[in-house]
Amino acid sequence: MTLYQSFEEAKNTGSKKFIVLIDPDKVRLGNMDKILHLASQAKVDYFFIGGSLVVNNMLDHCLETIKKSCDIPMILFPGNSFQLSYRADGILFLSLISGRNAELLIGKHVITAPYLKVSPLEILPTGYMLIDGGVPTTVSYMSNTQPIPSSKDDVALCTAMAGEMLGLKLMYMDAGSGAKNPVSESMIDLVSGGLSIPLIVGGGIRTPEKAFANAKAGANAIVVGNAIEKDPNLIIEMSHAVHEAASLRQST
Ligand code: 1GP
Repeated sequence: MTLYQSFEEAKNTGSKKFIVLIDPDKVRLGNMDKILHLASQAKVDYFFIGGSLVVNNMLDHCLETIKKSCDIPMILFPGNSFQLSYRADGILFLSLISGRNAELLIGKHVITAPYLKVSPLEILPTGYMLIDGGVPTTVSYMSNTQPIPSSKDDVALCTAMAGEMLGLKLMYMDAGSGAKNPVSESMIDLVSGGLSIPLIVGGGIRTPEKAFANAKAGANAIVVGNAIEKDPNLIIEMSHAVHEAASLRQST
């Protein structure tokens, strides 16, 4: 099964995916072993690897370390076009559709296309929607774009629908790493109902309860980074909460 088929399966069957975001520049070496051990134990579905300021040698080192320790697929979540490596399994080919910066809608893609064309990476064309999380985020600053206001569920829905109509295969609603306010359940509910492609949600999710609520509201995959960097033990409860939302949904 390809990575995309497994996301599609989640959308079609109501199963849920739990994704741990690893920022190669931020993760403390001592924590890495613990995160990898707990992630296998907790049946984490994928790792997203990336950050806004990652430098290349740390990226390769991080990917090698993960590969040596477990079989969890590694998907690049690149903050810029330098964050590419053949050592991963796939890449979110991101178009920042909440913004109006042409470079991040199509410009960088033109530059990276020849590299990706010959790479072994599975390419996942993804509409990336930055949602206001209550604090200025690195992504917003670096991308020179404004996030969608957190109360504008309808703007988020129309943006996501347009992205799907343009042919994007995954949608990622992100309040940004370390967001004060994660994406609301009402926005997740509306957007997931209007899409026939899988929906990933992340940014500022700190508790298993919020992870569960987001999955129940319609997110097919939940991403957690910061909270796990601070307390790797959260992986077990978070993963359980996300996967639990699936059985609940199927039985109702
Ligand atoms: C950020 O969605 C991810 O792009 C994860 O956010 O680090 O706040 O969990 P956190």
